[in-house]
Amino acid sequence: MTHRVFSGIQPSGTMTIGNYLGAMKNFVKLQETADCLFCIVDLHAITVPQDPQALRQNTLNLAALYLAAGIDPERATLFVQSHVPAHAELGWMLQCVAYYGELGRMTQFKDKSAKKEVVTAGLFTYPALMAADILLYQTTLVPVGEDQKQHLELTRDVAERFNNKYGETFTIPEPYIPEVGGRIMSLEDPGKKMSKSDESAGAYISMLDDPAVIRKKIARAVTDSEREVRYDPAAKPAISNLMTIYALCADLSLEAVEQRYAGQGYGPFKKDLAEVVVETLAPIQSRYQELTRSGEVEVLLRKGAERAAEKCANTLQAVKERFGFLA
Ligand code: ATP
Ligand code: LTN
Repeated sequence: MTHRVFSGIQPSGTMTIGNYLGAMKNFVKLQETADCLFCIVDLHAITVPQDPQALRQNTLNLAALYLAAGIDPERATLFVQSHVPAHAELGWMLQCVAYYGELGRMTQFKDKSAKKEVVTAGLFTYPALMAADILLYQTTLVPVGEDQKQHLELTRDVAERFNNKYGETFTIPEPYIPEVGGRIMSLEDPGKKMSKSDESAGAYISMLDDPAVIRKKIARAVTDSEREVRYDPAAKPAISNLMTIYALCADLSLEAVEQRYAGQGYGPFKKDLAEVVVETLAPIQSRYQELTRSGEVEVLLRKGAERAAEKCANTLQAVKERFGFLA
């Protein structure tokens, strides 16, 4: 069976190496064998305040990054969520299937609403829109980072609930979470996930950081006590996180990284890690610069949206009929 793959990334700032290693790198791999849709989820981004000019720019930049990282628009459908109205339509309908109680248990909502003066209703119902994104396309596989696991479970529950009540309509999707790299941690606090919206730029490596900045951030990254380069996430969370980044960028196993630095201490390891990260990002950054100059990104996105709209029309129609909406 060919998988139908769907995933989305928010245009809420420049992607980090965590987004890349946890999610996008797998998108590029999956497009070889599966029928893939990749979405820039701008409707999700506005659940928290966004400056309009910045949102427009971030949307285009993220599209260019997808392409620069290797998404082939001939193979995969790359599009912007707000260009396909079916997402907002089904999103509303699934808000009427999801329960208030289950949405309130989402840890992302709890984290993002904590200590905020105002919390929009959209931030609360966010997972219903995410479920719509996925279910519209009869998706079988959803490549995401570890933090999205709970949202995927909710998506499955909502789909099953709808199917039980109205008859088989939605395919039940499976998450695809990498064992290594599913949760890249902050460089400043290995107890916290690396996030592009972290207030401190030293916590993350942006996909567009230049080599000097990458070297500086890695040199300053926190490490653990002792000097040994050993993979042990419980006892040595900081160095284990850096080893994960190394292993994924250099395409090595964690054991191989451990062996390479046996008896050498943190210094040489960190120095090499910076070079491995720089080498991983350099070709992506140069393609990104070409693409942003070319002006072809917007054209590709419009074509992607047309293709996506065609692919989801039948499912949206079926859901409307099942609810009892007049044709
Ligand atoms: P923010 O951190 O700004 O709230 P985000 O980066 O979590 O946003 P997205 O940009 O939508 O949100 O995430 C895109 C993809 O990257 C998702 O699949 C998400 O699970 C994954 N991802 C995000 N952070 C990490 C991380 N630190 N490690 C691995 N994967 C991650
Ligand atoms: N919620 C995700 C982004 C997202 C997504 C999706 C991921 C929106 N819709 C559909 C996979 C499938 C996030 O915050 N990272």
